[in-house]
Amino acid sequence: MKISGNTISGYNQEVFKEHERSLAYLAGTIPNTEALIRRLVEFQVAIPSWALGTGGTRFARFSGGGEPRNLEEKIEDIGLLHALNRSSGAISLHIPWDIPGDAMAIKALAAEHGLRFDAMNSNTFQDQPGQEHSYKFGSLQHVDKKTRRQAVDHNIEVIRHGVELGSDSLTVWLSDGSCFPGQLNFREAFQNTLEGLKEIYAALPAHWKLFVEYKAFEPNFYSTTVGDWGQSLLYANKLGPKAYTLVDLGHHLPNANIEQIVALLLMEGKLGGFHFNDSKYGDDDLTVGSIKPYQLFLIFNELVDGMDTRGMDHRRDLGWMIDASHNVKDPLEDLLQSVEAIMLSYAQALFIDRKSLREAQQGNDVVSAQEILQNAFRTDLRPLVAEARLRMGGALQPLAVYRKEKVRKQLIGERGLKTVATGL
Ligand SMILES: [Mn+2]
Repeated sequence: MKISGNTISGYNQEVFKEHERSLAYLAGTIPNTEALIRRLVEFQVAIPSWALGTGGTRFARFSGGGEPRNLEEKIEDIGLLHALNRSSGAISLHIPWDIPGDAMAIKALAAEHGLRFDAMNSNTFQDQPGQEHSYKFGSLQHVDKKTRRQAVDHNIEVIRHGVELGSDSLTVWLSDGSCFPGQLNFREAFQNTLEGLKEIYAALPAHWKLFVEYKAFEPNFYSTTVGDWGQSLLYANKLGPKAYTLVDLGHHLPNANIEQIVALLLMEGKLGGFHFNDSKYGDDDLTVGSIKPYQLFLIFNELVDGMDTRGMDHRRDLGWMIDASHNVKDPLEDLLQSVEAIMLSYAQALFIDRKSLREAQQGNDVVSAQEILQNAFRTDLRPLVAEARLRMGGALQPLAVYRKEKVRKQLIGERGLKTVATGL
């Protein structure tokens, strides 16, 4: 299904006066609203193909109905999101869950919805039907060379699919590690993984990037071979200028200072991409900004400051993506909330009075530094985010339109109640 521009502007009319009032108030209160809106208009967040269906846990999965049954329907769902918020103009694919049958047709369909292909994702964390060598004891780290070869070849195949679709980056997340002390020789596992990554790196087209994603634990519970940002940075530095670290918010140990990690990776020119989600305990994959919105703001503060210091383009120079799983919410509603949280945090970070913050830091004025940050965090900038959407033809209130149009009911009507998205 599609939601037309006319339908959206009809709903916008209903709430336009109210929006105009709150926007005018904000414009009269804070400086440079116009510049902020322009930055928001340009900013896009990629949606992963696996976030469109109901995720499960190792205990159960409760399907919500009307889930996309194939890649075409996943693109259609992201098209719906993008029509509503105009900030979800990219899709991140997972191979082998989303192998395009006809790449040209898939590319054309995505373009029809205004979508481009963001980073490609490989999968060596599960065995596929008919696969010769098992990944039970790892992929690139594996003690058996044939298993390592198979994992390298798979990643090169993912690059090939990405080239056909016009993607320009590969994200490698490895579940490799060990569950028990003594199971693994750490140095050998590292070296094997490095050798494999080198071969994958060598297969990258000239303009491509390789993102090395890290994660502290799970599915392995004693050691992970790319377990933290230091290990990822080691790999990225050894691989070369096209290799970067990717930060997934959920992949840290509790209370890790992610904003500091981001600042240092940016300083080193080695931050490549971002996976947004939120968590209370571990890799919970909850809605962005639902648990720790202040942390998200502090991360964006470092992102904006670090990127500006290096003269980086906010839109293009980092890969921005959501990586979440939806167990109880309608996935599309969850994604609308997530994108809104990202846009709001980005707006707040742009709004920080950097000159005053710098002065406070230089003068060891801890109180003022906190006041400056919290002033930006506590100023309600939602009208600016809504105005950016409005200017691009999106909805002032995306979630309300989604509900009023009964999108999920329509999708269930089209696709059925008992559908399962590929890969879930
Ligand atoms: Mn991730």
